[in-house]
Amino acid sequence: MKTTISQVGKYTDQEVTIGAWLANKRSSGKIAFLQLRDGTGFIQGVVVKAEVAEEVFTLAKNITQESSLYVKGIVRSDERAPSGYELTVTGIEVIHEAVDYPITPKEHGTEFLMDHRHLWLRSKRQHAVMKVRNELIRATYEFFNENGFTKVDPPILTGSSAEGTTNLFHTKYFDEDAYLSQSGQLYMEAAAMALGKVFSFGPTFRAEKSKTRRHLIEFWMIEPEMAFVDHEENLQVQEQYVSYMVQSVLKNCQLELSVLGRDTAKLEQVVGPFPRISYDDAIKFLQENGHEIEWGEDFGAPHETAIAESFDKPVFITNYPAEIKAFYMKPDPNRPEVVLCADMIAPEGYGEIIGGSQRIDDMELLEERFKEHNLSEETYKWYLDLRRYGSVPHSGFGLGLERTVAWVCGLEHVRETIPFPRLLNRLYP
Ligand code: NSS
Repeated sequence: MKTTISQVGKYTDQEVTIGAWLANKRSSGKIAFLQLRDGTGFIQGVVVKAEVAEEVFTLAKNITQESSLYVKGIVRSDERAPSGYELTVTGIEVIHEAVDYPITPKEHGTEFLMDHRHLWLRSKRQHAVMKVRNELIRATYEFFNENGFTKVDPPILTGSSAEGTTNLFHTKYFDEDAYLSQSGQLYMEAAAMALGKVFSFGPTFRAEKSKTRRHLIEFWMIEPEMAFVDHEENLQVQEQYVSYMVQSVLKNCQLELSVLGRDTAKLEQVVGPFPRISYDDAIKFLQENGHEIEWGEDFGAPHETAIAESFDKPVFITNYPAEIKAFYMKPDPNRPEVVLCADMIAPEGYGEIIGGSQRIDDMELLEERFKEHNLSEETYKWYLDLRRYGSVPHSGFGLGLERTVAWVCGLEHVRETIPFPRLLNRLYP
């Protein structure tokens, strides 16, 4: 029976054939242990010299790392195995012999691994990260579909900016200037006026000259947008969504989290409601704890970490000064110098994973903001139309997938959270 590693449990004590690569190998004169992987999982194949034909054992001893194989064997249930099963090998057919696979079981430096990212992806750890990433995406679709949202795809090539003009990727659109999308938000606002509750999931681009553990040049963002929803309701959706994602990973990715050595007790605490702290109080807190920061300044990573350390769940920092936030955020009616917004900061020092806000719904105020931010009204004419024809209170947010993957997996750096990271100075492979 031809099957895959993830399905062997259906064939206990039966003979199966799996297509696999040799991830690693140990052998002595009498027995060989083959670490096999096929994309669906990892399993150990045991080849006992006394129990197989001589050529099978010779082959097992000589197969090279990352050679591709068809392995025949009997499935054994084994409590000690991480997957719960082992394969007693009866036959091996080599499909392709790999010679001198560059990533050997010894330690390699980060740059070397990054240069070989196309191969590094095959390793157990990277496999686990990609599986968790996929679970976060799956849970995202499930959450929004179950809560009445429609998925809408905003364009990637745009004529305007959503998040400031300093980090736009410029390109030509035939004779016109164009930019790669930094955020689909403005288009999602239009979509919310047509479909009520919408969400997007797509790549976004920021030519940021930052070389930090949290910045990618190309990253994937989930952007929900909701008509008739205010700031407070927006925060509730965010805490429900993030709790749902984390709990889904705990439910469906136990094996991957254990490969990654993730402390799952910390993730189990991630259930809404989440604590909130106003920007004002956050500034006071930081000042009292020896940070040099004044009201009106934006937070850096060390500030975010200091704030997050007081909580064992993600925390919302709310109501930032209008001056340091995007043009589209609605001012607090009681205090127009701050806006109805929140950033969600992940626990354990993983930084900001969400930025969101209630949007300006008043056309005149928006026109004023365009002037203040030197944005051409001509380019944003269509966006103003959303306030011209049946404007409603509306809110939304953007969750950065890679930062969320880093947090949930417990990774030092976002470079491991995406199959082929685009970083400052790295466009290869
Ligand atoms: O700039 S954001 O804070 N907000 C927006 O783009 C809004 N237009 C979203 C919206 O309301 N629809 O970015 C949102 C999130 C942020 O919290 C991070 O998690 C992530 O996007 N983000 C990044 N991840 C990786 N690398 C970079 N450079 C990056 N920039 C933002």
